Amino acid sequence: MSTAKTITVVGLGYIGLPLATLLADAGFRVHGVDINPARVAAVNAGAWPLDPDEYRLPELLLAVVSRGALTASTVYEAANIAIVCVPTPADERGAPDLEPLRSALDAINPPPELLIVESTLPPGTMRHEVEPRFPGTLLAHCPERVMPGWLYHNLRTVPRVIGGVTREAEDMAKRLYCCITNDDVELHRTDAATAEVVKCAENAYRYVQIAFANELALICESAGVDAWRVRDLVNTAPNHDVLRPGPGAGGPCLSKDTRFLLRARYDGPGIADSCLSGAISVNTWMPWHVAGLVNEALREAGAPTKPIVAILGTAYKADTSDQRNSPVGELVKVLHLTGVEECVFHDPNVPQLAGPLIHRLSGADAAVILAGHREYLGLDWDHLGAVMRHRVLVDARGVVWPPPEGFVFRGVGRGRI
Ligand code: SAJ
Repeated sequence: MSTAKTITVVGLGYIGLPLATLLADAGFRVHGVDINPARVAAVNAGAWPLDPDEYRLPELLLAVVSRGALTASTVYEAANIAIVCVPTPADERGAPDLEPLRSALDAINPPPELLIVESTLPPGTMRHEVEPRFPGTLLAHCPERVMPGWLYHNLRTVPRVIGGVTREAEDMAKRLYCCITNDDVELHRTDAATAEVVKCAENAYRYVQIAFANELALICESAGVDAWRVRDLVNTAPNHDVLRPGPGAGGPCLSKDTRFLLRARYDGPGIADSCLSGAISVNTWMPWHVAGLVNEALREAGAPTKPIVAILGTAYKADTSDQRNSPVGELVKVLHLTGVEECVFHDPNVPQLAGPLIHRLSGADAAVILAGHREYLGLDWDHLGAVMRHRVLVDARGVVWPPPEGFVFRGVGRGRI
């Protein structure tokens, strides 16, 4: 595709900003749009506003801005191609909130030759929200497949789904993505409606896999066996790969996209009998289950009626600082409901919660490992236990085994033999 074409990327978050940066680096004249003036100012200053450890992107942003290949503002700038990368959140019932998308689409004027939506979409959104707004524009849905920490690598190397409303749109979108992906990367062509379902399905599939691991852990606890040993042995079977049980499936996308997919189903058994509904039930139960393990262990240890619980790891997954939809919120709510006086927090990746772990454990009646951060592997619990008021340890991530001497221990999946 000729890099003489101009591109406007709407939404400069962890989806849109790396994309805008790579397109500018590929030779296109790119304009970024964001509702956040501070984000716009950072981009125009060539100051990478996301995780500073992202590979190559901070220096690449500075380079493309310095040579005028990328600019940013809070208002849409006419272009040959527009790419929408705004959030498509869901409310607490899982109902999609399409207002950010609608606002972004309504601001795209004059219409471009090609409009691509990278945001994850509830099935049917291209047909009902995008097509009516852009009757004369080539339209495509090319769902993002990037993860914080791997943005440059993902954009260059991860296969993409190119979902065109028309074949012509598919062709043009594919030619565009060829400019930023490595030559050997597959760009899979399909229609836009299929692409919508694919994105929701790939995240729902992982969400159900996580739910299976969690339900297996609950079963193993009841059966008095070790779910982690069961998992290891199941995974010795060809084509088996049971994931890791934990305190629930946090993060910005899996649960939301599972609900988007479930809402698209109009036939079949009752929604409550859906495997997707079951996965939602199991995964959202897990913080409650962890709270139950904490209270059971506190009782066994003879802790006071208003105990203090130290929670290790507030991020939604290991070795990140991202707290979006982390299980910590639900866990703290349930602990307070069930009589825990105070929760204190430690997270090595969150500056205000980092620092020596022993300080946060001082005087605590229990410690709960909620994120499997590498800093929590191989800890000296004999040393740490010396400052705790009661030696209770609950491991929600399977990172401590065997149980440390002298502790009342519980673990997700650790059936008590
Ligand atoms: N989790 C478990 N057990 C597991 C794996 C994950 O309990 O075995 C939990 C995590 O702790 C976390 C949640 O599930 O709370 C989600 O973790 P995740 O590793 O799936 O990471 P996400 O939510 O960042 O998912 C993203 C998705 N990528 C995109 O949307 C582009 C997903 O499609 C990827 O499969 C996933 O990253 C990945 O594989 O890392």
